[in-house]
Amino acid sequence: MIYRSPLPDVEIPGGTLTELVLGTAARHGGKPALVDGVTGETLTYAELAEGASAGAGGLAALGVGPGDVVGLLSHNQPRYALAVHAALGAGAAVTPMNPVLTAGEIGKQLRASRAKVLVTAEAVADKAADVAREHGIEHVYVLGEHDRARPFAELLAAGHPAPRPDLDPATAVAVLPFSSGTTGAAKGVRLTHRNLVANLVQTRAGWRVGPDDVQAAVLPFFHIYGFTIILHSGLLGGATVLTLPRFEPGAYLAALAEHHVTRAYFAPPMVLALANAPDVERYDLSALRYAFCGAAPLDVEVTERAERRLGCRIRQGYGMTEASPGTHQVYDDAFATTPAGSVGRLSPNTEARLVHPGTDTDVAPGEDGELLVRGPQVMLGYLDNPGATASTITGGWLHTGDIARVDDHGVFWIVDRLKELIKYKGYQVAPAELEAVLLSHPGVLDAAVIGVPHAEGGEAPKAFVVPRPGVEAGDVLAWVAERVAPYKKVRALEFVDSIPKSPTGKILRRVLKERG
Ligand code: 4UW
Repeated sequence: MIYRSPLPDVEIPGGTLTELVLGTAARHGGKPALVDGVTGETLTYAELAEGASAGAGGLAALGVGPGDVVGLLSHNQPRYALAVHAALGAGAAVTPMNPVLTAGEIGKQLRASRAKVLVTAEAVADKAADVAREHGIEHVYVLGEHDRARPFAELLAAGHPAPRPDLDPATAVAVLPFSSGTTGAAKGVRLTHRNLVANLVQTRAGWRVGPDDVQAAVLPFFHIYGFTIILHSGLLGGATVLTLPRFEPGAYLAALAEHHVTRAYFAPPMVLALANAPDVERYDLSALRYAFCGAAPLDVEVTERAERRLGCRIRQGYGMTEASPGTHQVYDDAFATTPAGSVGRLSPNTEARLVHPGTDTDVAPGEDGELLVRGPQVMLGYLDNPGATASTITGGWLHTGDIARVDDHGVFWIVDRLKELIKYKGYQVAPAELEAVLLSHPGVLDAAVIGVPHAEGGEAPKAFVVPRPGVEAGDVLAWVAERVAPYKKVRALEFVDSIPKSPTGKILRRVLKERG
């Protein structure tokens, strides 16, 4: 059975992401598009549009054009949007990276995506310069100033005319985030201009973000939720996007109050922190009308506690990197009537099916099944990985690896995660990646990693390791911690005699999960 959105299909404009979101810049001119919640630095719509166009000219003069990739390593700040749209304006794609990644992890992504230019935040410019040197990336620009990188502002000031790259929005990649999908290590997700344009107009049908809105953007733009749902839905609506580099409950609440934030976007650990934060009632949050949460399962009791304290309903959205990311949302109009634990209804132009896990066969109506989704927001495919693409998208249907349920009103619930992916605070952690790091330890004979419940992170990696005699658990944990970003750290370890595997050698993660 195919489930369809109750909303009528929307028309998907034919242009690029930049044309869609900055096409209205003239209308919003001097209005702040982005405000830095820490420094107060403001970028108006006109400054963003002009800067992006000048930056595109500067990048084109370096030889950056269609088919090229620009790496972007930064926390949230107004200039992030400038860097994105300068790269897109030159016809290139952006591969976004978490600034806490290790030099090794950054190098891996830059190499896989064949990035030609690296744009970095000041705080991580040293690391960026080291990685760029190691990988032969000649051009490193910093959003600010640093002695080991050229200022990005220099590209804008050079006065090169904006190029007019010849792009087909349906095939030109705009963003190349990395995701492990349903299995294996992180892969480049090829999201085209059309994928992103589609997802923005699709979600706009349910969420009416407008010029009176102020969106709090603490969830990172380097993750697709921050990139599309927070940053670009805000720009498309002519809203003001308030950037915050990190989440700390007191500072966050103060920023919501000071800037009269109307729409807040959470991941589950934020909701938990706000439910338990002292003095929430001290802040005037009367402007806050809609609060959203996604990226990992959210507990209903925690939701209700946070709602009472914030004085605002919290409803979930759902999606995945491979779907640009949104497929399910609680429409503004249905905010009061859609249950808290659900992920709402399908976005327009989006279809869903529930199948027996790992197959293409529908379950009986009313039964739980693996969620498949189809729509114009589904990626072109994984970078350089036709095998993973073919097993993830069959007949246009994207296999999410999540188990879902749907009720008679077309409201969906995510009830379980089938795929091996672990989400620590909503961030992706790929067991396969940690297993490779564990196996590189000379004292490790075999290893497997699963997600186990974790108070703060929701879920955290636990490793099962077959050790050589004499190996200490502490050494193995330290080995991993040196090689991966802090959020990927193995937080529990158990020595075992063997790893349960299928006859074909696949790790039987369910068996390990049952053991806990
Ligand atoms: N409940 C349970 C959820 C939920 C969830 C995601 O890192 P990725 O690839 O992508 C994301 C996207 C998050 C997102 C999309 C649209 C949206 O509106 C919103 O919030 C307002 C957030 O995280 O991870 C994808 C995987 O994350 C899990 C699920 O396993 C999915 O396949 N996930 N949202 N509400 N689990």
